[in-house]
Amino acid sequence: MSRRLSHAHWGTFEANLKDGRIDSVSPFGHDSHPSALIQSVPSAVHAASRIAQPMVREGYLLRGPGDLSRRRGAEPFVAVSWEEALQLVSRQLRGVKEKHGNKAIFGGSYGWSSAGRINHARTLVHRFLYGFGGCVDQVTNYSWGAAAVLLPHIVGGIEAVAGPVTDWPSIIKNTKLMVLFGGAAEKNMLITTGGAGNHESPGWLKQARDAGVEFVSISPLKRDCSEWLGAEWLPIRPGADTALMLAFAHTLIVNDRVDLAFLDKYTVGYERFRDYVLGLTDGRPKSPAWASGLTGIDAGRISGLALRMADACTMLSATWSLQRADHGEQPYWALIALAAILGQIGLPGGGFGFGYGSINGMGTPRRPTSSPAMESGKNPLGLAIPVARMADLLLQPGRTIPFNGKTVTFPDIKLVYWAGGNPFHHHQDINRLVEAWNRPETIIVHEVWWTATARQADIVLPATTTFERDDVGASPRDRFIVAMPQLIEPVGQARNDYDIFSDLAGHLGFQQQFTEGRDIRGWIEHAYDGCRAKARVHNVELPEFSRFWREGFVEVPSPEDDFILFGDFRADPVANPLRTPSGRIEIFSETIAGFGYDNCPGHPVWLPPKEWHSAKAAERFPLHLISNQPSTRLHSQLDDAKLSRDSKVAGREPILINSIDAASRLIENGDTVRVFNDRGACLAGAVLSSDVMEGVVQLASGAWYHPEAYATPGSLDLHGNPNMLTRDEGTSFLGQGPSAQSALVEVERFLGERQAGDFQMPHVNAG
Ligand SMILES: Nc1nc2c(c(=O)[nH]1)N[C@H]1C(S)=C(S)[C@@H](COP(=O)(O)OP(=O)(O)OC[C@H]3O[C@@H](n4cnc5c(=O)[nH]c(N)nc54)[C@H](O)[C@@H]3O)O[C@H]1N2
Ligand SMILES: Nc1nc2c(c(=O)[nH]1)N[C@H]1C(S)=C(S)[C@@H](COP(=O)(O)OP(=O)(O)OC[C@H]3O[C@@H](n4cnc5c(=O)[nH]c(N)nc54)[C@H](O)[C@@H]3O)O[C@H]1N2
Ligand SMILES: [Mo]
Repeated sequence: MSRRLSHAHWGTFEANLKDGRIDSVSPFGHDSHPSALIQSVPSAVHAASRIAQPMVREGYLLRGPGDLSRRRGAEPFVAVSWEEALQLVSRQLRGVKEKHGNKAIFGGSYGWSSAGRINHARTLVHRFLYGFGGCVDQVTNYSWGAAAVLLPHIVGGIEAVAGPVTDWPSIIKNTKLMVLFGGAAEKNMLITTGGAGNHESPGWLKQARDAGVEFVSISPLKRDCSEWLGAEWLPIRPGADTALMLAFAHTLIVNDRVDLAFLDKYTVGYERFRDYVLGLTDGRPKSPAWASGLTGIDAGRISGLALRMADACTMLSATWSLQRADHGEQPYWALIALAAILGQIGLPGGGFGFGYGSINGMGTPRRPTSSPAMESGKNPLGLAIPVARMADLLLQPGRTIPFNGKTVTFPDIKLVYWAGGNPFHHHQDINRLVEAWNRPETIIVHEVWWTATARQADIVLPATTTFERDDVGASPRDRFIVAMPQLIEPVGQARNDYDIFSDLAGHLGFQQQFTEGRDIRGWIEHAYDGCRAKARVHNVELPEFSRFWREGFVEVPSPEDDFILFGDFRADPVANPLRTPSGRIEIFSETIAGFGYDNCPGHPVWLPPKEWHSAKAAERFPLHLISNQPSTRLHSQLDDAKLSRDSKVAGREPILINSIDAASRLIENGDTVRVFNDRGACLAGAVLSSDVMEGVVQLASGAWYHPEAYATPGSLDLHGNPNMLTRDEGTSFLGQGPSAQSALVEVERFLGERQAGDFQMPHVNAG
């Protein structure tokens, strides 16, 4: 047995290698809080669902592009050689380009790919397609798409959601009260984009608790905060947070607890917001009594908490999930307005910051050094859609949509190229996506496993996992840079994404431009050296490459000073204005008001979600669905692996349902249930609990979509993928972000007999 260090989005670990396989793993010695997900690595890497060799959909091979006499996914595949596969891909790309131009190629390819930064599939598919003349791309993200568009208008940048936010040492030393909308679930903190050598976030939270910081968790789920944090739990109806924030503001206004000096010096537009909160503009004061009916929270508790905020140094935070909802811009804007009224923005331990509980490393003190990365270059086509409008793009060529004050016209897509993402995990309303996915002539996918995205492609190219090739991993939210030497030989005929694209670029005549003469090892060294040079600018001396590679990791030292979000602006707003039109925090934005969007006017407002407990749809679908991040996986990655498999209820994803809601439906623990609405249905395994508030069910995202029959539109999903049920509509015309959290469903006992379905490969015919 030999041991080697490796690295993934869920952390650094030591791999124990035996007979050419990853036999087991052990935690990395510097990780204070290793993620249990590392235990899923061996079973994932050696899963039966690995794609063994290049495959082509039978009808595509026999009858050519565009033949959809049988729907994608419903046909067997034919195994082909790498050479045949690459010839076919190059021919299709060249053909589409000649006939329709690059604007007929959709290459956004959203997805997390691997923690390895060089063989990062999404960056590589961009680099490749940009080199080929460009493609239709995707902008913003599924994580905080609405915030990415809103925040620059309000506070001049995205730092408040992407980081750096005020760091934990500042909170530990100064904060008395930390209010967490959406909680701070430990499961989320064990994941970092690009991986982490040390999962610091849980430890920082513990230190804050020990320092006496009081925590309030406002969330439909009790388990959004660990027991040990001792947080006060305020259950809230999903989607009602804006109403609650407005009521906090109302309490502060009517009790004269408004920091007028701060508002005057650092903000614009307070008066218009105040008049709205007081009901002067619409006759409806946003009082605690008003909010109580919407949120389900007692009015006295609302006003009491508002006054507590004004009495002490308070940090306000909301998870990213709050803005992944209908009108998802509003809770973020309202929270900023509330923080402005409290007047603590830019002070140590005060103000606001989003996502402390969303991902590891938010608030981890870190020097502003960069991480090694592959370069994608620029898209010569300059065309992109808001990320989550992907099904609209495929379904509605020629349609124009409003987006952040501009309009986007959807081109007619003939070819889709995806590498490093799983749209049949991440996109809302899967039945609608299936229709959209059956429109283009050609779909090319690089995948490691037979995900539903791979199963519904025309040409499937098997990719290595990050453990089967050299790479380097790092994240701007962690202090480690980790060498990722190849651990094992590629499984089956899998190849590295970099090598696949490099060969394709060769077929298409731009290999030198794609590789710049470097192989993978050359790129790793080049990227590391670039990052080393930039570190020097910040007085950080990193070891030279050969030493880094030999030792396996470097730890960048912590900064000396605490970072405070908007600290410079607070200290001198004239010398350090925000990058907003006024240079200040915009509680009212003339720019946004000028866009004239009813679904996102000029200041924060309460707009009930379209699917909401008092909406018409609630008569038939009375339960609110929370589809949050899974504790046993990273999105859909590792679903076919130990931890996730062990967590299933009779092979299906567990759904958390309040015992009272279960009783009225005669549902018992462990029952298979059908979760449904007008958009679709899936099966899941019932888990009864008082951790979820009444009227709400929780089904984590990431179970592999497994329809009963790919051939049948609207087929039942057997595994429990919540995106069978979610709405595919933008948050508003401003952000056009995904709004997965606003969905109503009904749940019933399932009396039919259905196997859970496995993770195995589709039928393959010999070539
Ligand atoms: N209902 C609902 N839906 C959601 C969310 C939600 O909260 N609720 N959350 C959203 C959010 S925030 C996100 S970020 C998205 C995540 O959506 P994705 O990022 O698309 O999800 P992943 O499962 O991480 O997909 C990565 C895919 O890349 C593949 N892969 C991994 N390594 C490699 C590699 O080296 N090469 C290649 N070619 N492929 C590789 C994996 O097998 C996997 O299929 O989901 C979104 N969807
Ligand atoms: N283990 C694990 N961790 C992950 C990931 C993963 O796949 N697995 N994915 C990572 C990624 S890509 C991202 S973007 C982040 C996402 O980070 P988040 O968006 O913060 O994560 P979620 O788990 O979707 O949501 C957190 C909690 O918000 C609560 N919530 C949902 N809707 C509402 C609401 O309307 N009001 C209130 N008050 N609370 C609400 C839910 O109870 C939920 O558990 O997570 C990251 N961390
Ligand atoms: Mo995300």
